[in-house]
Amino acid sequence: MKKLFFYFLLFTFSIYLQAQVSKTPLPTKQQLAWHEMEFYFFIHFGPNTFTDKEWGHGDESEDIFNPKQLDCRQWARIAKQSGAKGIIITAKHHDGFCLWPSKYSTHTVRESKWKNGQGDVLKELSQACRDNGLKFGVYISPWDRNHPKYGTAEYNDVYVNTMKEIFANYGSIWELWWDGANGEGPNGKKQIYDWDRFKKTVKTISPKTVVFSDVGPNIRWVGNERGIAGKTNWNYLDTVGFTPGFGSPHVDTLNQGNVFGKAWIPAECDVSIRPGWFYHANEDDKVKSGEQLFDLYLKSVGRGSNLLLNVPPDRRGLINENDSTALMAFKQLRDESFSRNLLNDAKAYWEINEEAFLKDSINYRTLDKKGGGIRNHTQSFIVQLPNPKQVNCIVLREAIHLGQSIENFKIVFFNNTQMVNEINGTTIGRKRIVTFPVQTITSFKVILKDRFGNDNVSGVAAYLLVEKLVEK
Ligand code: FUL
Repeated sequence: MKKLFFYFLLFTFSIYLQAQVSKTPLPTKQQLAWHEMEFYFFIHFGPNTFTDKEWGHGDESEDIFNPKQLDCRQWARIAKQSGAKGIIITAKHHDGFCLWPSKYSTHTVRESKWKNGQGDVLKELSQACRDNGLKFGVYISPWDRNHPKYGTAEYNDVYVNTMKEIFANYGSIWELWWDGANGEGPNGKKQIYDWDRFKKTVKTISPKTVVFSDVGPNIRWVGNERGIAGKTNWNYLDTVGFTPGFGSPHVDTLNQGNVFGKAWIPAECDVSIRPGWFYHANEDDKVKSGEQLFDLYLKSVGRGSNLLLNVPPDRRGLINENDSTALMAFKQLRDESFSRNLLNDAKAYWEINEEAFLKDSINYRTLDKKGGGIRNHTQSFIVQLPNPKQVNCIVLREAIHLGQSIENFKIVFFNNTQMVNEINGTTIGRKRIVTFPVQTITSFKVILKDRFGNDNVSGVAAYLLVEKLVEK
């Protein structure tokens, strides 16, 4: 009888434990692959490049678009050399000018002087991306200040056809970018966008494409154009009742996500290497330096997000020398900083039973062990170095294919028995890079509070960065 009661208790407890493991949303295969992209280029290019505007009116003469030395292979080469993994281009910005000879517009490269109307930027760039192993994405602005149908129901057909045309002709489109701007068109009317139809169209004709907008469906805006993700950054978001643009959630919500959000919609940090999105010669001396870009990397990729860095080609149709110099410096700083994980010969133990778990820097712990699966529990591990080392950067990772679960973390540093520093943070996500004033340490302890019981901390690494790179 006693035995029966014991089994009953055990059974009830295991049901209780299972109920505690929450069913958090999970990333799709395409979203997981997107997370691995980390850093890629945004290209703003079009009539604005030649008129020095940021938002063209849509009535600019096509002839002004004439980049005499346009070379998309140069863009792709520079992207590749700087470690970017893809390029997203403004196929059409708000002025409605199409960088390809679209059947659905009369305001395109075909009507311009460039290559006597025979050119096609999307064709050249998609090819250059393929040749360099880069992903190719397109920004197709729904707002169109040129199209005569804008502001009428028919424009939604035009927009759908435009998307279909691009998806059919330029190879696989990795990311589609929908900005939320919705102003007036040439007839003074605003468009009511049929977002549901737009979404369905992409899902049907190109199901592997990840779609960005303020609120997804796959990738969300980070809530600012400075390239900075929230220190707390959940990959979850609630989108019911929201739409891109004016109907989107508060920018703070976009910045940090919703801890209990019902969908996996990670944030993407878009920012320009220059003050403007389009090229302006008078900003040649305002290009962000390698160090500034590194700082943005810490604040985007280092907070579990991706960095979409805008590098606008100039009037020649080339990436300017000042930009490429800064990009190479940025690459070098990343390489120098993260090439030597100081934990390669360290040992790590879960505190609870001293089981060694760290065999390499990206080893990860699976769900079943040591109380895993319980919501709101705390777990901790200790990393022991074979000899004292100077450290000013720790990288933590979560195995996000299991969801996102760590709500906060604490890192306590020791030099022998003496505690020398303590750092507190919140979410981890795919990657969390923490920097701090340099310390000599012999060990450190990481305490993790797990919100959903997914128990998926997946890796830890330590580095010594040049002091000036420590996050401001
Ligand atoms: C915004 C646009 O209005 C800006 O011109 C720029 O393209 C930026 C990336 O997105 O919605």
